[in-house]
Amino acid sequence: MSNMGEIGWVSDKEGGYRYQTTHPQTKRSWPQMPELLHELWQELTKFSLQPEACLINYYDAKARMGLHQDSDEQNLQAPIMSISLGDKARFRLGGLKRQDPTRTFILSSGDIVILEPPLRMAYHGIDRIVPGSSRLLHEGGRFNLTMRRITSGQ
Ligand SMILES: O=C(O)CCC(=O)C(=O)O
Ligand SMILES: [Mn+2]
Repeated sequence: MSNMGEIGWVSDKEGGYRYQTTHPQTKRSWPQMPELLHELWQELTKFSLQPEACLINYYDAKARMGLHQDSDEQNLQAPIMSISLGDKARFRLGGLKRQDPTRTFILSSGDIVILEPPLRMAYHGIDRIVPGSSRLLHEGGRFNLTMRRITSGQ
């Protein structure tokens, strides 16, 4: 739904899904990621490069995300770190092939998932959220912050 950081993940009818440094409508840069998120990334992933993108997604009571791989980043060695806030969600994690068996985990508010090699390219998705399972957000639902390193460079 929105982004923080140097690079954002966007989509529109004209261009499809892509990474870009500006908001497609306002043409403005994305707001910076709070320092706290950089510190969390450093502490938990120990990865040598900083994240460049933080995708902000909101899930209402009916939202889901189908099984997919995150494969549009140049740097496939960099971990992906995602933070759950608000209602619980059923997260599905598979293997490197779509047909591989999957398992599910309940993600609660404050939980963090890190996908890193050898599971960096694992299929994953959100089956559903559990409406009303957290009081964090006044309007209910779930926010997910997904942090990624896109480029390989310094
Ligand atoms: O909402 C989640 O926990 C997963 C999000 C995700 O996989 C993505 O945005 O690519
Ligand atoms: Mn994903």
